[in-house]
Amino acid sequence: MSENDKPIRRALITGITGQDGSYLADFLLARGYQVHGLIRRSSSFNTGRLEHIYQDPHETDPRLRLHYGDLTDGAGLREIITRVQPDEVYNLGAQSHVRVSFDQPVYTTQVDAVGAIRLLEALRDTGLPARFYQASSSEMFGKVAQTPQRETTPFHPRSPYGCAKLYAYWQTINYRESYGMFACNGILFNHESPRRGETFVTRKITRAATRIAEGLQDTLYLGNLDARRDWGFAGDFVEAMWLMLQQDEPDDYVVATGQSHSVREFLDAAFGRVGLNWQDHVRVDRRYYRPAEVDLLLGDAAKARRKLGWRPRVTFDDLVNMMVDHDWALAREERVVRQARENRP
Ligand code: NAP
Ligand code: G4F
Repeated sequence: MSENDKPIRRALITGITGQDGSYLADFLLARGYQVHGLIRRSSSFNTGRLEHIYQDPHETDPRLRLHYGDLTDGAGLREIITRVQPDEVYNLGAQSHVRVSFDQPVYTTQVDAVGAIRLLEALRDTGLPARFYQASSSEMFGKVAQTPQRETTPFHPRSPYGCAKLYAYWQTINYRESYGMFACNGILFNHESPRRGETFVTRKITRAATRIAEGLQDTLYLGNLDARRDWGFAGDFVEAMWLMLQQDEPDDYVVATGQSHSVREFLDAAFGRVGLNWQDHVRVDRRYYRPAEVDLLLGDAAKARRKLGWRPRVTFDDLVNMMVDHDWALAREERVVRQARENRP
């Protein structure tokens, strides 16, 4: 069979409008997949991260199709799976903000924990041999029992989000062991990008540093500056998701860079890039502290390197520079628009 005669593979992505979902859509489309995404009905546009695909010269890429649905609606999920008949399902949809999960613990559980089992059940019900990826998180290690953290490190989640993700993690393994499903957990450490949500600490910092540099704001309010994270680039990490589903056997993998930096170090790098001293602009506001903190995350991705051949390409400094440069361009545009408005007679 020639390359052209091969049947087109279909992937279904929940959370396609999010950071990872949009990078994964790019990745899969580039590999010839037909990509189906679950999107939530919203009163304003929530497809901004997919806009570049729509701006394709052929208008909408016909290989990208979006379906209204929600992880809280099991019947809807079943209907979409039946219609799409996916070869691969990536469950990236989540209430993904740890601080918010303390304010909305039940909702976070409904989406992140029960949502995953709704999707697994929908898949099992249809009897399709689709491969399943669960977006598990290093947040499950929480109060870490061991450093660096690897697949065998015991879990101790420290937030409603971490607990919900741990439930989904075990159900993924349970469906693999009980029903022989090809179901994998990617235990991903923090990964960022210019498409990162603006309330996560890295993007909050790069937006503020660049807006301060352009005279658009003066102060940045943050919480715990001592927390340490293993920050990688989202574009690198989605490749690991895909690789997990291409193996002969399903398994669980830690995906991380193996380097940890504090929030302070991130501030140094980001403000340094725009020629500012962060100590002149950052104020600590206890509102951004969490009832329980995850102090240190540092991953050991040796298994992913060995079995998947995966390794991160973008370094910490490259990541910070990429995010700052992107946000700096946005801040300059914002300044020009603001000045034009102010100069209008
Ligand atoms: P994100 O940018 O917050 O995206 C979350 C996605 O989930 C969005 O598309 C969102 O839709 C969707 N969603 C939220 N509630 C939903 C619901 N009830 N039903 C269906 N979809 C829903 O998150 P991300 O950074 O891309 O992360 C992707 C996944 O990986 C998440 O499961 C996250 O928990 C997990 N994870 C992330 C990291 C990381 O560092 N980024 C690390 C480990 C694990 P809207 O656009 O409509 O809000
Ligand atoms: O950027 P964050 O909100 O990410 P966090 O809590 O590590 O969670 C992210 O990574 C997880 C993987 O480990 C994902 F599963 C999860 O979905 C999400 O993508 O906070 C990072 C650190 C925390 O220790 C936080 O306390 O930064 C500290 N921080 C300090 N000031 C702040 C702030 N975090 C936020 N969001 N906002 C602040 O003002």
